Amino acid sequence: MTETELTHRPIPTPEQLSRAFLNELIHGQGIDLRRATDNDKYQALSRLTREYLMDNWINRLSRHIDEAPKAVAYLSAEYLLGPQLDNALVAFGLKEIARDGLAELDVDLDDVLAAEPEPGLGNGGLGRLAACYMDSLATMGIPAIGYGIRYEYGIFTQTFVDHKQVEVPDKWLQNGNPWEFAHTEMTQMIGFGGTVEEVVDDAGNTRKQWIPDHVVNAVPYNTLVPGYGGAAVNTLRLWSAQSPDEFNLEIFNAGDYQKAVQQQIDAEVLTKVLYPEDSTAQGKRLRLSQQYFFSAASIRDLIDHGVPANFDIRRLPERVIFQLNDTHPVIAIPELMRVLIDDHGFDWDEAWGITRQCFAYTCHTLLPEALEVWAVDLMESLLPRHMELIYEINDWFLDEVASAFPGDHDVLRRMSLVQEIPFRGVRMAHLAVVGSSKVNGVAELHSQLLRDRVLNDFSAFEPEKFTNVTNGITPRRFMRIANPGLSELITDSLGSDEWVTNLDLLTGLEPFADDESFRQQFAQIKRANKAALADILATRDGIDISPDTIFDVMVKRLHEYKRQTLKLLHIVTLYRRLTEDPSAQVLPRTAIFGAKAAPGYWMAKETIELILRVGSTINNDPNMTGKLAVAFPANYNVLLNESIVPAAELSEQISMAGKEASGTGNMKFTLNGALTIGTLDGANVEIRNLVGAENFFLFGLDVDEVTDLQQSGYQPRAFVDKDPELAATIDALMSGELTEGDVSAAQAVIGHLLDQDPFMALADYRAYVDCQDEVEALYADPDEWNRKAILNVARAGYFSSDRAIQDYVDDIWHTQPN
Ligand code: 26Q
Repeated sequence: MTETELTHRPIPTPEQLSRAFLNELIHGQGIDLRRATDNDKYQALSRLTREYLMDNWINRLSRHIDEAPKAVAYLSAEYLLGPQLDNALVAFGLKEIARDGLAELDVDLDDVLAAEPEPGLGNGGLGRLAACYMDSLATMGIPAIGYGIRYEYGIFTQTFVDHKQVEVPDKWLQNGNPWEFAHTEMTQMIGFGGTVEEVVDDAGNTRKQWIPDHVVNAVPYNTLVPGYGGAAVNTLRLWSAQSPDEFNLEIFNAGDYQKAVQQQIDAEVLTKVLYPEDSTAQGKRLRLSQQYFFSAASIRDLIDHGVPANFDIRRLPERVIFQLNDTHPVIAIPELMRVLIDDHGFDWDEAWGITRQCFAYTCHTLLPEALEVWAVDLMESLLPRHMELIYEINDWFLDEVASAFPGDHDVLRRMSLVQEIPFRGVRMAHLAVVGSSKVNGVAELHSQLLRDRVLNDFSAFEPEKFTNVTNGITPRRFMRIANPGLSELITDSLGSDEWVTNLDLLTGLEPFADDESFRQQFAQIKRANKAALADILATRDGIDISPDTIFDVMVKRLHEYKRQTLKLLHIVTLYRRLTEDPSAQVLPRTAIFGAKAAPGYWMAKETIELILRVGSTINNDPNMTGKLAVAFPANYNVLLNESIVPAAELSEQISMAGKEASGTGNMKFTLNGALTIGTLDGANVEIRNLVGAENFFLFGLDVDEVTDLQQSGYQPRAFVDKDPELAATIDALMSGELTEGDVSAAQAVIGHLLDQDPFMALADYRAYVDCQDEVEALYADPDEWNRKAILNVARAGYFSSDRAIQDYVDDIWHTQPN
């Protein structure tokens, strides 16, 4: 047998698969079918499936080494991958074969799939975006490697106890992870702390040398990322921290066991847990250590293993572009400078010339409190050499600025990489912009606001550096896998499944919007997806919902700017209308929430509690039965998202204008045929432009109106005073009638709205509620509703992550498929 035969195995028949599955169970897992748990079966089927991934991975790897194209190295602290097995089966066309093969053994594939703990190595949008981009890069055959952190504990598992969020650790690795391979031989040693010394090299030059005071080993774990159709399999390389010494034998032998293992514990804590914060950047030492740990390991890995031996490192920009997913990996910029200058002997100017071409930076926020600033003290103690280099970069940069804007001292203060107030700190976004060849926002509006506001000085200084790449989502996971019913209808109608890798083809569905029989099939699929979600919530959460109501969905991280509270005000408005007039004609509605709150974000947790308490009152009120219900399943994650998105009819995208950088949930709902109620924020603007204003429920202040209202002195109470329904809604919440008589339950959340309302929920309330009334009117006409929903699907092709990746290739990376 040749290697080529080994790595080009044919697709099995169901019989062959079931045989191979039994073999894996017995010889791989060491158990027979009768006693095997779902986890055993999951492990066996995964190992079987990954053999196909390994084949393509090996084949492609050797091509890379031979042909040496320019590659993308995506640097991200988060990858919110979601379940792997289902995705791999679909990518290789094995899912139905596996279903049939397992059925022969009386094993249900869905039970096996359900045994997988999803890798939740991310908080929300930013982490999920990285996962979608890995999918597109592989599917499109673009040479790429993703670098990140192998957190032992991913995003916490959310439970509700007495209507409060309680976090439980996410032990996703407990049963072993069949999708990863450790490569200890590619370990990198990462230093921390210590001092910088001057040494004289062989040529007699004085050089700087960093002498760290401790070292942590970075062990890479390769996770295979299959492209759809099995064409290419890319690598996601996640770093795990390991102590360089098992434990200190000397101390151990002297009898101090505790001390002997302490060193090991201290090192390995580095990659223990994902920080569950997604918008406030706190200056924590461990967080900076994580960032440096994975950034430095990745840069050095690329130099050690990503270019041929004897490669002239001056040509690095021809071989690699490091894409920085927000500021979390920005410390990679001074790290590359350090490697070039201290380890390779380059002079400063040449090193800086190379470095600046090797990076590109994506910004994901507009919130000032989310911009990372690291205290200079912390930086000096943890990374003394990097702090020196940052000062040097700053000196060089401020010289450039000074010659561009002579005499303008204020601009120097504003653009400096180092801030003085409120504390001395390194502004990571500034470092990212200065050290990158390109800077992009994640939606048109966001990129414009970056240019006009957040990074205005920088875009005036280097306008050509700034660009936009609107986010995208992978149609494989968020349509083909999540919504098989609609996928099949689309394939039948278009006569091919090419849309899965060329989502623009969905425009071919437009004529079907006027086709009565297509509309009916579309409606039946939506109805079946709603029934499926109802079943899942019944078993998963003991929540009862009726598919005879409209599914009105708001799923995303809990944050004030996203305005879950505005949605709650609407729910209470409907509740009041129904209580005042029990015969009132309202559309039967189920409001579905999914949201995790950062554990330290008090207001967010109060909001969850309030929604749960009000929800439970409404759900237990017999007068509301069949009319109004609130469902808030715990632990919203990728898997649950895949059931919610296909079942949704109304998508809530109601952030205050100018706060949501893009949003990607909004795209998933559009693609799956929900109509959106939303503000002119983030990618909503582009969604509305593409699907047509008449097919989108727009409400609320736009960015300029928000600014005007802020400048004229926003008084939230004025909006209550002039709107009796809003006043009554707030009274109802404050009276305790919706919170089991507890009059203080709503105080924190609603009191804050009345006093400050920084995200102007009260200002947008009337427009929102009136817009919801329009939703009701349209829903009463199913033909019109479905026609608009179909047009949303047909016009959503632009939001494919394949298009986004193509934009990165054309505008930023200049790479070729391989
Ligand atoms: C930073 C420092 C310390 C601890 C945590 C963090 C941290 C971690 C995660 C800060 C931010 C995040 C995540 C941000 C995020 O998810 N942003 C979202 O990115 C999406 C993809 O571009 C956009 O669609 C969303 O609009 C944006 O909110």
